[in-house]
Amino acid sequence: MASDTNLLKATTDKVVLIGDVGVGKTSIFTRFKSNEFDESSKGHNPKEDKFTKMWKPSGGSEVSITLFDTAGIERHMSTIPPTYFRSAKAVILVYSITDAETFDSLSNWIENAVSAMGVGTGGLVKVLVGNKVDLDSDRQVDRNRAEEFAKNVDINSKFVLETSAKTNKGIDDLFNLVAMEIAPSVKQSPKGGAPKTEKSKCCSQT
Ligand SMILES: Nc1nc2c(ncn2[C@@H]2O[C@H](COP(=O)(O)OP(=O)(O)O)[C@@H](O)[C@H]2O)c(=O)[nH]1
Ligand SMILES: [Mg+2]
Repeated sequence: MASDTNLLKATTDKVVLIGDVGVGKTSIFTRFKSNEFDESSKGHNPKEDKFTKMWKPSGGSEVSITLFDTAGIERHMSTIPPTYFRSAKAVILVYSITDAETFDSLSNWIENAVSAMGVGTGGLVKVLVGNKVDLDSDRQVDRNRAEEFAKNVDINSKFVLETSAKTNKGIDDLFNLVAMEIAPSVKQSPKGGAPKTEKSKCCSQT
């Protein structure tokens, strides 16, 4: 019989990356997976499109995140199967700060995700990520513009981030934020104290 501990470890939260080709989704995925950046992998995608890892946000307890990468099938938005989004707890919407077109695509990406998920998107965490912030001199999308857009599509400004998969800037912040949001027990934990894990304390017998 499986113990409570095994059952808790067996659950993982699905988080999906979406956005136009070339914005850096696979690079963010690779940072999550192995904390590497491979500049020479241009145009190539890993065979693997999902990776599960325990993520420990500072001040919180570990959360199991399974991150999904579109792995190249996003060349046409319509080719993303609805199953890609199904049961996702969080969607990371990625654009490149150096390419305004990729930012303009975001409302279509959101529509696509919401229609694929149908009902039940109420608790979905949406994070807006402007990647390639190391290329600030080529910037085409101001942070203010991203915040304005977020307001219009009901994304709280705390979910508007800028990252660089190349330098690793903002990547930990991104997954810390996601982990804190998808794990209610972590959010409710008292400052500095142990997070509540009611289930694991349940049902002790003598
Ligand atoms: N300068 C810079 N280049 C990046 C960054 N992230 C990704 N790239 C490059 O952008 C290109 C597309 O990245 P990729 O991860 O394949 O994008 P995807 O199509 O969204 O999966 C590749 O040449 C990456 O090396 C970044 O943060 N900064
Ligand atoms: Mg890719």
